[in-house]
Amino acid sequence: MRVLFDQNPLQNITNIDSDERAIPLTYPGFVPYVRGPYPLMYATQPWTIRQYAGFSTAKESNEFYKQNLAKGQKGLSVAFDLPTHRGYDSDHDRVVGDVGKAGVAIDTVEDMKVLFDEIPLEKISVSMTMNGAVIPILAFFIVAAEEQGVSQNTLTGTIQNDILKEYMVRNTYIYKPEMSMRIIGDIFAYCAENLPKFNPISISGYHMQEAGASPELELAYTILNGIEYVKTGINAGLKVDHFAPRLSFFWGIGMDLVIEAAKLRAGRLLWAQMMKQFEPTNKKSLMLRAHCQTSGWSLTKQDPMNNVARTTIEALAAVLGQTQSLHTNALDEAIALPTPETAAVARNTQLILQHECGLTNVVDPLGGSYLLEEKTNELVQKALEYIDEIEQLGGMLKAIEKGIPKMRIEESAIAKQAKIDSGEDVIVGVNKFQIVEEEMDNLLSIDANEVREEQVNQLIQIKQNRDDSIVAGKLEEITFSAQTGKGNLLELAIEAARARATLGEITSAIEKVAPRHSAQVNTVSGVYSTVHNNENEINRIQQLVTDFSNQEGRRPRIYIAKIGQDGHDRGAKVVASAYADFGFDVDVSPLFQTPAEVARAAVQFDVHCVAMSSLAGGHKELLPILREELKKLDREDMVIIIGGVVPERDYEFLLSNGASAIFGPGTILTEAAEEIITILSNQNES
Ligand code: DCA
Repeated sequence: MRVLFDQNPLQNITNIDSDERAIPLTYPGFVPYVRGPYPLMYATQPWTIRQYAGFSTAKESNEFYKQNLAKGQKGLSVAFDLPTHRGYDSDHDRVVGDVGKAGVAIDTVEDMKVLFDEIPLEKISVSMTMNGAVIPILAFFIVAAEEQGVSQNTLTGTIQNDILKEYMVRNTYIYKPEMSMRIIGDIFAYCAENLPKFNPISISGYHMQEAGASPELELAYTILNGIEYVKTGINAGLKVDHFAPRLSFFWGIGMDLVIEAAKLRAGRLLWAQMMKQFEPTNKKSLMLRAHCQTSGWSLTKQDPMNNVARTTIEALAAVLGQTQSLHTNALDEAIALPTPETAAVARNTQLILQHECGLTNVVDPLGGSYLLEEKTNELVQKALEYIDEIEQLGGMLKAIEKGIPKMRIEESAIAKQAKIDSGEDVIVGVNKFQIVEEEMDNLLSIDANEVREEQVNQLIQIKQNRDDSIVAGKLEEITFSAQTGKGNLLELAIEAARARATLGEITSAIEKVAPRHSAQVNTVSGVYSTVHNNENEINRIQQLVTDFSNQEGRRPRIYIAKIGQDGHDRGAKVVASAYADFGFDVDVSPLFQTPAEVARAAVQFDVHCVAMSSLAGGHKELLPILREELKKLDREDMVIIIGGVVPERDYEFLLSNGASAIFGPGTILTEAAEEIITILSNQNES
């Protein structure tokens, strides 16, 4: 089969031999793997059904995993709660409202043992989405397996461990880039030596796509991050073939079926060619293997049954793109964690694709389609332009320091929102074909205070039963290694985990010499109003803002605040940018604020309104605290609005506890801005 390329897509990539520049006849399982990494693909072995899940306590998550494995799921994928991601034990005072909310709380190896109780770790591969507290979590996993009688060299699975995209979009980092990259080098070295069947990284474009990146941005930046990691492994003293075959990837899959299938092929092609600069001799070093997840962002709160159709189309795109592993989202994930029923529909979507559609009998069923080959070519070309831009800046690390990738992704997200708000891009049930429908009433709810109490009690017990002097010694060794660069941090953390050191203690042992990273907050301006194709509507909102300013003597001032440990800031950044274009004075808080810090800043800036962003389900715990903190500063009159992922069943509680308005997923920003101005004007009149 001939792959059609009008023009050679690889001409800009350096270090490619001239005879490699022509796109060869390609077959699955052969370099450059455009059509899939394995020769017979799903005909030999279908993709792994790997549903990402985890909530509240280890015990509850364990039950859930066992049920899923019994019903056809093949691999596990652990979602951790935000305090765990950020290296805080559940008893830390910065994490009230976050414990057990967006994933499972893990404080010590004892929690990890409960998480995998009765799950044979020598047979089931486990993926762990962890990037910040990656050292203690991997150490706990290894020790939990060891105490289950499973040796390290039989462990299979993947740890996400992709810190670069955290600085770009997801923000669940702990340390600054230098220490983070040292940690990655140590993990590569330790795994290459001791866990040969384990993938020590999952280089992730998914979060970029969720943050608003176009497919070509996702492709370019993911591949470039991968190249940085290869350099990190080589700098850690490893030979490329020693670790590159175990590098794995992770793509987000949106609604454009052919483009998304083409993206997976373009990714494999780009990786195979870019890797040649390191002169590997093992062909597996050129092979891009990927997990995919259907897009959470594409799911709608409105008319949620439609989400089953959306997820099915996205899953099909991933399969046609020849993914190795797949997560399908549940229909209620736009507003809550899935219930057992909605999780079952999501899993069964994959079982149907594997068993009822004939897709696993054929190798690369779409290969040769004119449209698919053309789109693959187009994506490669566009991605190469972004790759060039970053290379001209001196590579990805330098570009991240300058904030370029983050800015490009935010521009793309804002432009997308403007197209949706103006009706140019249609989302069925949201900006067209709306129906009035009651929200689903059986959403999963987690009481963070209850989970926190349980975790705190366990921590007390574990600390009582361990030998503190041994723990202190192990932690000192970690600090010494972090300071001097001597030794392997993962190896030392494994010893500390055996002695029952906690996640927070291991994190702090490194933090003593490598302080936490704090990102600079920048916002993009001018994109929303330029892309929005209804000039009259923009002018109308701008006029309302001007009227308010004339009456008030100053423009409406709003403080967009991220409270708690959730680092997803797509919504906050898009809203900030649009409101600024309307004429508001907009301040955006740093990430990870406590309610007290937000109250102090809001009073200091003398804003009219605090807009609290809630994506991790902590709103019911955090709003009353924020209100109390404003009261302490004599500003209980300050308007509070809430934006983000808030189930309707919480609206009454929030509105009677100080919120003046709630803006959920699918909010049209011009309408929200108008409502805020009305609220502020009414308040001034009363
Ligand atoms: N022909 C021959 N061998 C095959 C075939 C085939 N068609 N399909 C799979 N295999 C083999 C692989 O070579 C591999 O064996 P190895 O480990 O000895 O090399 C084994 O079967 C497993 O296949 P693989 O493609 O590695 O699939 P998974 O174990 O599901 O791993 C991967 C997928 C993307 C590499 C991994 O990083 C992963 O699971 N990521 C998930 C990340 C995640 O869940 N993130 C959460 C958001």
